[in-house]
Amino acid sequence: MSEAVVQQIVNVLGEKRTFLLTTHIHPDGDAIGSVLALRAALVQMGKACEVVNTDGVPQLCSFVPTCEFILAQPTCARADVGLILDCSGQDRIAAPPEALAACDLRIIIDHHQSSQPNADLNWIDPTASATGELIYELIKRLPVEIDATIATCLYTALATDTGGFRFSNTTPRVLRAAAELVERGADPHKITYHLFEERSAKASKILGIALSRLQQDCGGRLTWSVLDRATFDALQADDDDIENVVNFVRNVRGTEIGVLFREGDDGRVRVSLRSNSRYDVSRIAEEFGGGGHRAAAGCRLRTTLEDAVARVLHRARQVLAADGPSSPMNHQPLTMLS
Ligand SMILES: [Mn+2]
Repeated sequence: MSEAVVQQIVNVLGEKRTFLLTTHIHPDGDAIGSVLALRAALVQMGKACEVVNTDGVPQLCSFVPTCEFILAQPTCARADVGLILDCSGQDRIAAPPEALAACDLRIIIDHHQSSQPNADLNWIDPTASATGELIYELIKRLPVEIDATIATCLYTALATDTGGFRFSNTTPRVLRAAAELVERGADPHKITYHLFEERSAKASKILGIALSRLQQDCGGRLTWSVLDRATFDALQADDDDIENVVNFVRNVRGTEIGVLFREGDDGRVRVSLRSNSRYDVSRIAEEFGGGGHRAAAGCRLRTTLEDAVARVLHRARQVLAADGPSSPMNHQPLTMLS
């Protein structure tokens, strides 16, 4: 099935002239890398392209070549084809609905299990580790040379969704693609440094404070930290600065569930949950109106910091108690986060 749709997409990209490319809101490296790689390929083919993301480019992706071509709003009246990449739901598309509706044809390319195939052409492959892997396979079929720009964009996409080729979705298929991208000019050290190692001074200070406040329960199987409003105000920090902090909480040896509580300025408490084992933290998040994946989930509670901590930890303790202590044999590798 996918072979037929891929061929149809190749035909459309060859025949049509103008393209509107978009992805999901709050874009990550897979989203940004995928749209920019496909844009570069279409430009090589002499096509007119516009890349739109209403949320712009996150600081984390500001090193990706050609990211200056991502616009907050379309400037063209209409395009022949609308391409929606790495976006699992209609309500997460980072382009004005009327701009996509004005296209003759809409195409979805995605790797999320939950992706809804509601475009004219839908290539959804949950066995792909990243949307960038599908874009790589698509570009291989186009009359396009994979240059250093395309290679860097695609490597950024693959590295993002595999956690730097560490998660359980790191397959021979994605490593072979990555190997070719390095041959074509992607710099693994530079890209990995920007994505996973470089932090702002503020983010580093917040991380230090969060780790200095670690607390544990259930014999070390439950680990959490709390960041209050006063801490944020003192550092003039924002949500970008606590990206990844919860992963450090989860990574404490022996932890099965890691939680980070962050007091917002909107009367709500943002709760990030991570699981290191067989426990499904999306079920805890859903009970409080949130959601996510098995190993990574989140929710927001409209209450005080103390009450949010008490309620979420109560549920986490129940979840851990229901199964009793687990042996290390029960641990499963990290799963894909996005
Ligand atoms: Mn993705």
